[in-house]
Amino acid sequence: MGDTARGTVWERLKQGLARTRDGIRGSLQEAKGGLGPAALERLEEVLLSADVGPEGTAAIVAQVQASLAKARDADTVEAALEAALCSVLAGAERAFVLPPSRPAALLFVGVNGSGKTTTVAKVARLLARGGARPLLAAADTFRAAAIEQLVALGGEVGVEVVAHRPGADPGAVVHDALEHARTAGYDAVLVDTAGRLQTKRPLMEELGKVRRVVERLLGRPPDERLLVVDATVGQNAISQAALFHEAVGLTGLVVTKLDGTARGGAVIPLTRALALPILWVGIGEGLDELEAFRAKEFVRALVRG
Ligand SMILES: Nc1nc2c(ncn2[C@@H]2O[C@H](COP(=O)(O)OP(=O)(O)OP(=O)(O)O)[C@@H](O)[C@H]2O)c(=O)[nH]1
Ligand SMILES: [Mg+2]
Repeated sequence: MGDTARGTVWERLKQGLARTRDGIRGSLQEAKGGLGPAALERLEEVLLSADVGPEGTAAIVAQVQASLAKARDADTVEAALEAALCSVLAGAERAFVLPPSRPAALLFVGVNGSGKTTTVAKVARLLARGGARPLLAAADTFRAAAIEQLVALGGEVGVEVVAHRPGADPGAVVHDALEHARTAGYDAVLVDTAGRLQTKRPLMEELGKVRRVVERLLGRPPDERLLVVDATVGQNAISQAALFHEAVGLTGLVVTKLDGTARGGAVIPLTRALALPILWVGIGEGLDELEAFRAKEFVRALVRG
């Protein structure tokens, strides 16, 4: 990617994280006069209100404090905070690589409205731009208009959609999509699933069934089982994850709506508590507004003005 393109990504990420960053920078300004107990307390407050969570916050504050033992101006505080956040997020980054087996299968799951369908279209566009041929499977046959939504988004990104009637068996949709992908030489099948509350047992079992359909056809589970989480829900998303994990065995996270929230720090407890990497972050409704999660870049966009 050229410098110009990177510049644009950087600007978009910065813009997306503006609300979370405003809080953090406020506390950095206060720290200009030296990072005494009051300023440290303020930094702690700010991290907590950015939804970094008690455990992550304590780790970060301790690290900032340690590295500030000598110098004390705001730039150093900024650098120390950046370094602390980076080390906390270091293990959270995993670049998506299209697996070698064809077709690859990518399953997107999550609670209602988390951004699954939009993310499926965004990822399809990314893959297509990278030269791959993605196919979409409309396995949300449950919500009214979900199929039309995916078909419309598929049209926007120029990617074919396999769909059945509303109310059809999601497993059958996935089955047909995989067969079609094989015959027509598609590289990847992206499966959009119905939003479901983790408390709805039958719907969770249906996800397990979708996974088994893929296993039967491809001889392996879906290559990625991604939980799409809405950042505005913050740390509460952690409790959503357990049953999804149980149902499909998650391989990673996509964190959406980071542009609409001051709680962008929630990515820290999310990835730590779930021990899952973040593959992408959604930073807007537009179909280009998805970025690969890069810890360093993300932290810079959080901390630097
Ligand atoms: N601001 C912002 N909005 C987003 C982002 N991702 C998705 N949305 C919006 O969130 C809303 C819900 O998105 P969908 O993709 O329909 O969510 P879903 O998880 O498929 O919803 P259900 O199928 O009903 O469970 C839409 O208005 C999207 O435009 C994002 O990264 N930023
Ligand atoms: Mg949807």
